[in-house]
Amino acid sequence: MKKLKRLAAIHDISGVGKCSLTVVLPIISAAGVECSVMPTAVLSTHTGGFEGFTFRDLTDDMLLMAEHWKKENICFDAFYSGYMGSLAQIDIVRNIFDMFRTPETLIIVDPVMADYGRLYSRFTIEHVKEMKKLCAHANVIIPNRTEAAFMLDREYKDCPMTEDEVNDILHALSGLGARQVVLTGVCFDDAQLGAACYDSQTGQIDYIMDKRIEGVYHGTGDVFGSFLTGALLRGINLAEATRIAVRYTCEAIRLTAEDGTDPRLGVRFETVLNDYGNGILDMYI
Ligand code: PXL
Repeated sequence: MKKLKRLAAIHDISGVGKCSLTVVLPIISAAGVECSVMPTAVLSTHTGGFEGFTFRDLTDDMLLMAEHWKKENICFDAFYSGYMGSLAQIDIVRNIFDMFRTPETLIIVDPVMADYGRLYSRFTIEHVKEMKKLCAHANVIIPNRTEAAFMLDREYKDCPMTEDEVNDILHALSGLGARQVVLTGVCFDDAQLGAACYDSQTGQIDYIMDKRIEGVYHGTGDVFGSFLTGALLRGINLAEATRIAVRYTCEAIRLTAEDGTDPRLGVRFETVLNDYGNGILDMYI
């Protein structure tokens, strides 16, 4: 039997709300990839739409955890970073990448900090500057349209977009330093929503669109990023991995809309997890 790949996921753990580590862990495991975790913070809920959430900052633990792993000779095939609990953590994560990285390591950075034209609560423009620097150390970055606008210092533009505008954003984002870019929240009309991916080495651009479902659903960026990361680690190419991630994320949103649950509580990824896992395990072993 082939050895499993091992990923280190560097995200917060929000107790309720199905985002960050509570979705990264099950999805990466379903992809047949070992998922180690470095929590950046522990919260009672995510910060989008809940009042009075608890917040335990784990900045001081992160380097100590990494040093312990290093001492135990633990190796990682990949890193996947997301929500940072403090500004200082961004530079710490860059250091951790340097401690473990080999020419084969896949580093995926989701510059989680904003959506719908606004920075999340707790973040400032300093956060944007640091996140931009972290993106230069990644192989793959997966910003949404708002994060892209902040990092490129451009005005956030609402839907619809033209192909030229999307291509221009993808090229500008690749200028931050990562070889591959996946931009989420792409829309060419009101009926559809999806993602665009760009490989700056081959020049290939793909748009993967699905039916738009009205509403604001929390945690979808982390669900998408996890589906994508799991597929990439199975050796699936960027365009196909993006297609898989769009398909299962949209299906999870559709199921949530049918359920009519509070959208702050995240999306019903559990129902699509078996199909996702079986699908990608069948495709590439
Ligand atoms: O899904 C992004 C995310 C992750 N973690 C925390 C958040 C958010 C978005 O609001 O608040 C704590």
